[in-house]
Amino acid sequence: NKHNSFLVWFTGLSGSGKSTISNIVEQELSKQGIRTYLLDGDNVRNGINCNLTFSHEDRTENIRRVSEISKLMIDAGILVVGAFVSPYEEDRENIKKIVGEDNFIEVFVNTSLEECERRDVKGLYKKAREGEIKNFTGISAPYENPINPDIEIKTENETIYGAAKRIIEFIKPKLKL
Ligand code: GGZ
Repeated sequence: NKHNSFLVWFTGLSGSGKSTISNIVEQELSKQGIRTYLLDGDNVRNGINCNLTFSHEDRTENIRRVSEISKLMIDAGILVVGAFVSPYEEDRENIKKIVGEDNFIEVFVNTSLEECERRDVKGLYKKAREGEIKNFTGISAPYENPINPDIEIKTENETIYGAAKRIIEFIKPKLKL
């Protein structure tokens, strides 16, 4: 029951749908017998990275640590799914250097800022507009679009299940040893 292991990386704005789609992808692959693990802000920023802020420097360190953890998990034979805003191109390039280019699949969840702000599921955009949250991606901190992602998701034009299915179909052939 052996399979290839690598890192499937979701990048996009807060509220873009990264967490929802990455969760579906991870659970579905797990159901199919793939050994998976999901790394996201919830289990990383509350634990190992609880000392990090949202400054540029700390985001870089957040992503660097997640990359090193992913590398260890890949060595252990786990298909790692990562879902982080990861707004800087340089930081995403660095993930590739750490885990190896062949072990990195980039999924750009390209939901527009307008749509994320309209949804404002957690009320964070409102707080950012009011200056209550500083360095908020899309409002007071930059988001650099991926240049050449492996997969681009437009949640305004496709369902989260359709998107998840498309990602799984891309991943599955690469899992064969
Ligand atoms: C962006 C922030 C910020 C700021 C808190 N900027 O929608 P969420 O809530 O659950 O996802 C966002 C999450 C981003 O954490 P990441 O570790 O993915 O960011 S990065 O990759 O840039 O290090 C949001 C919440 O944390 N959040 N403050 N200022 N998102």
